[in-house]
Amino acid sequence: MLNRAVVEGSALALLALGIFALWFSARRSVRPESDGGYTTSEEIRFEIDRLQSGVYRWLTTTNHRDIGILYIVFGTVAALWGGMDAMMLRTELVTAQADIWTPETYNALFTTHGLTMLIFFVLPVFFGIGNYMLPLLIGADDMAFPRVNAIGFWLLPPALLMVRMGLLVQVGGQILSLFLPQDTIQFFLTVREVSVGWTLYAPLSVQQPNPQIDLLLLGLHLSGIATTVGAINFIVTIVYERTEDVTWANLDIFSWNMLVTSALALFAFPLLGSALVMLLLDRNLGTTFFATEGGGPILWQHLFWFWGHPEVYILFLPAAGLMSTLLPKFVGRKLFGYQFIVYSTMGMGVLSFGVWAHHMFTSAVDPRLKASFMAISIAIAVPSAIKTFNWITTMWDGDIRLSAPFILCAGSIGTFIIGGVTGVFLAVIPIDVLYHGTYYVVGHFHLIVVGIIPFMMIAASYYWYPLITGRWYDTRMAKFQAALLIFGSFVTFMTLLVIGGLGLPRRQATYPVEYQFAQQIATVGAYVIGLSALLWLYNMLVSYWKGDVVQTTDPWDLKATNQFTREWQWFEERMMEKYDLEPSEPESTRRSYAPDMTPIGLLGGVGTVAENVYRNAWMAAAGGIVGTLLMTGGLGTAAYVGVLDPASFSEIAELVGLPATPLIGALLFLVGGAVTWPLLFLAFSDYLPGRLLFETGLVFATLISTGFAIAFYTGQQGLAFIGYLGFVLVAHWAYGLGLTVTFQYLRSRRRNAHEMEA
Ligand code: HEM
Ligand SMILES: [Cu+2]
Repeated sequence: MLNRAVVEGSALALLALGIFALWFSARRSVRPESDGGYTTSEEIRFEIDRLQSGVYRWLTTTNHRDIGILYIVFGTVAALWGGMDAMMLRTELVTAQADIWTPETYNALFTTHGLTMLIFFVLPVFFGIGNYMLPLLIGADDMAFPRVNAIGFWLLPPALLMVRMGLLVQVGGQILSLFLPQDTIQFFLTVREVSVGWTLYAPLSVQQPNPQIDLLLLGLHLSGIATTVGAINFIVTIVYERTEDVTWANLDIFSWNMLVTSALALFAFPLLGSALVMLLLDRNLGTTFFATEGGGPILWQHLFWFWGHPEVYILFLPAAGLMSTLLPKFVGRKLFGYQFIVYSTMGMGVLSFGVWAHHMFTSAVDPRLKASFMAISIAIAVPSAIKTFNWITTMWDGDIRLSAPFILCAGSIGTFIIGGVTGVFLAVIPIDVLYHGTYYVVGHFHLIVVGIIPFMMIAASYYWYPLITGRWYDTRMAKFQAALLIFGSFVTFMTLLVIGGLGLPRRQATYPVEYQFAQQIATVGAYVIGLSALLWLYNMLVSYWKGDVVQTTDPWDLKATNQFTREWQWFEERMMEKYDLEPSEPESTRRSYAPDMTPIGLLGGVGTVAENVYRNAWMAAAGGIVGTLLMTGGLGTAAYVGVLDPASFSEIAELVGLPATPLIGALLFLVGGAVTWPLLFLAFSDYLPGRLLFETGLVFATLISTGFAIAFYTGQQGLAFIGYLGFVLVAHWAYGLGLTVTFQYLRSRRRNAHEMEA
């Protein structure tokens, strides 16, 4: 059995050391010593002075950009810490027995993981981005209350330390026990990380003796104060500090989201604070708010989720705001349906206070009451869907730039759809009763909390990197990192969704052996996520010291699509002042910005589709054949390794009334695919986002494979099912690749021929 405190402590120390080593080597290579290497004492004193004034500056700053950076750095540290918990959780689950950490350690791990991620990672990072960007976006000099802003931030580090003191005390205890006898350091060995779950349900949280629970409650309370203070500052800033030409009707979408988020926080967090105090009193002064006799544990659940569900939207809305801000920049089109996005944001804000009891469908609550909560929980899917449709429509016919932020946006929309749709199922009482407490829930909310929140944070870090640092990050590494992150998240959380659907309960360190392989797949996926997080950190740090210097005032070429927003105008002015750069002029405006699309009407649209098919049918046929050849490889392998049951093809044959043999079925399947798929693809090519390129092929192959997977689902169970889904995806990717490459090739040949004639 490994010792958690030692493992986690040393891993974090190693990470810190690694960062220091990076910094050190970067400084060396940037500033070589002129005299061949010897550092004089004068130079050392100079360095120390510099360090001192640096520390002093960061401790006392009230500038919104500095405080923004502080928040972001703090949130990143919390994310690494909470992420370390997650990696340890997944490591425990590699084997079906609890033989790496004890079940109690496992409980502590998911408790601290949840709390650290939800409280100390997400909101601080969003408050950081908000602090940095919001005044620039609305043309304010600073936040409304700069000093309050600083206080709001500086409450957070002590809060985190209080909440996570258990680990620090334990690490301290391990070190001390090397020198001192056990009984003198008893305190260090009894205080340990809290293990009652992040929802701190009474009566367990009242009864557990661990003194760390009290410290944790105080720490959470402190963080709640910090959040409230920050929220007030955002609200006042947005309401009162806008310049004259920023009206409610043209306030940018990120500020709108921060405004609604702050309003939610203002209503929700005081409630959490009160509930925490009540719990503290119950634990220490003998009150009976949540005692089974005299009070009621259900009261805790009501209070907790009345904060807890709005909190979910407090975390989600800023991410949605980033999506609405970034996506248009990378598809060269204005955000579709600005007003609807604003209204849906407000709608989610209001509704989110009316759904808390869907977390209590399996608790003793009056069934009639539950039914009304079910209705509102399903209703909240409407504003979520509005957002999704607007994002997809924004991409439609756009000119997609396949940069890392765009990859993350596209991945986010995908995971959000899966996470949201699975959430709607959970909102239906009979289904929740079945899946509550299984990995299905874990899969659902992680597809959202991982699939959109960190994705959008990272996308934003890439997008604004040139603005904040004046340098470029390594764009190739970033694309790779983005793809890795999406891949890892899909592997991990889709697997959890599946094993939860099969009924595996969550929050348990042990599980039946037949789930072991699936759990290992999920763990590998989680390590991939961890690796991509480290890659991101490496890229951010090293580029900060050594990245290419930005040479233009419009690094993303936003002027070309008329999206050179206020924060970039601020950047332009600064670059002109500091480096005498000329304001950059766009070379051309892109097609998608000035679409010569006369409204075609319903019939007109059909006409275009028919024309396209007619003109390009032979091309489609060629593409279809190449695609089919490639796909046969994927499906053949799947049948060969046994995840796809070839007999299932006979069902297709049966469907159209032919003899039910697998061979005829497979032939039908391939012929059908080779004809329908490429024709559809071509017919709608004018309407598809992006041109017929590699990435469009993959995007649509992904979409279509989902449909095929459902349509031809052939009754596999367990792991064979996961394998089946994997191969369907791979096969269709091969297909999409084949199609687009062929299309591209044929098209370029035809174009060349035309040019020869001309
Ligand atoms: C917006 C981002 C979302 C986040 C961050 C999120 C997060 C969470 C979390 C943390 C839980 C776990 C509660 C526990 O520990 O037992 C949960 C459960 C749940 N979520 Fe979500 N969720 C989101 C969206 C949605 C949506 C859109 C719906 C439905 C329309 C939904 C419905 C539910 C339900 C009904 C449960 C209760 C499951 C159970 O207790 O069995 N969620 N969610
Ligand atoms: Cu909820």
